Amino acid sequence: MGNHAMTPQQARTGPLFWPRWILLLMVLGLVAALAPIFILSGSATATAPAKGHYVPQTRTYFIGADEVDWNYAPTGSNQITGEPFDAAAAVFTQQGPQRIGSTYIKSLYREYTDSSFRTLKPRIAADQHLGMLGPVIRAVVGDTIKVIFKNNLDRPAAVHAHGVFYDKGSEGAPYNDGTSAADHGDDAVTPGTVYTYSYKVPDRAGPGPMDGSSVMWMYHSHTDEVGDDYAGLVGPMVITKASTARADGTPNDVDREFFVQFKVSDENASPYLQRNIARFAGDPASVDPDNEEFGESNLMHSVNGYVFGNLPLDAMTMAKGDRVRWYLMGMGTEVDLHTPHWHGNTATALGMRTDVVSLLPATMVTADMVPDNPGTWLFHCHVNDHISAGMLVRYRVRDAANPDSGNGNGTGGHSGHTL
Ligand SMILES: [Cu+2]
Repeated sequence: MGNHAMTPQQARTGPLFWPRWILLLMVLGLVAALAPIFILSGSATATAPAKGHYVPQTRTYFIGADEVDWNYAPTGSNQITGEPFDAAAAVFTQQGPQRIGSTYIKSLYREYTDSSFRTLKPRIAADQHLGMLGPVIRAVVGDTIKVIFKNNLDRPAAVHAHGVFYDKGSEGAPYNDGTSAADHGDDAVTPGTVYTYSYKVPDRAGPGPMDGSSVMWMYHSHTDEVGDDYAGLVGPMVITKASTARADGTPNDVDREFFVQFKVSDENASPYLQRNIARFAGDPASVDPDNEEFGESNLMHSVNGYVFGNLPLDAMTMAKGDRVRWYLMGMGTEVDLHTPHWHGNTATALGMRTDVVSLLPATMVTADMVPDNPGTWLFHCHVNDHISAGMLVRYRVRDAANPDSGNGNGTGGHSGHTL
């Protein structure tokens, strides 16, 4: 052993046993070397809030529930074929002695300019595609949303929002939840009255780890959950991440947003069925609501309240290279399994490349597309029975460099982005 064994004195030669003054000098040297880094990072932290900090705000919307005559086929023809309605399409669109036709009384959410609820807020061009849907409610994570809701209907209605944070006074749904009468004013707003719903927008209401810069929620009336849905009281809500929000709440990495609802609108289950028969059927007294063919004629296979391509093509127009975000939602019952499919271009949804997405009642899917293929393209539900019943629309991609590519309907007035 002898030669290789360390004595206690020899072992005490490592840093732990260096004289204290040497250790002190080393520590001082290290502090001196790192000081500029600490100072720099400290100043960066100090300036960050001024530069990129989002100041939360309260965004207020004036939304009425209004009775509206809604025409699912305002052009009176099949815009997909470019021809008059054939016999198969006429089942759903043709008025007759025992048929309501394509126009029905509906309840729709509509946006007003202020609390007087006298003036409808005009829909901007980018929102023209919404059709039957209520106005887009937008907010940024950190915000508060206030919906001043006026019920202009002849029956109680409400606003029930998905995703955002609400207390029992803003849930908008009547059920036995153990709360007192004070928390039930939101459940069923009586005709002619106004109720204010308030929602907080915490992180959990905004985009998750796998989402893009914004997510969609829906809002709808939950007073008579089924009847209100078929009456038409549904709208979209978008929450954007604070770091990617423009001042108006839109995501700054998106050029164009489309909100699309696929739903078999069962007018047989609408609270207006009897009134619709009385008003629109040629011979109301002869209508048997239990007749199977009559029932079929009222199943409106709609996209935002349009059938057989009647959703205006101008409202579904984008530019080649646009960063397009599609917010898709389902609603309805067990026949409402929908598979929206884009011809001509592809998208990413749930992080995967696809040109078809899956919808079930009340599901919400966001799909991002950068169209590279100009033209007028089909966008339709891929369920065979729904194709036959007219659940089809068209969308158009214009190419500024080649104006004729979108079927020659002008330049589109949009510079677009290069790929
Ligand atoms: Cu479908």
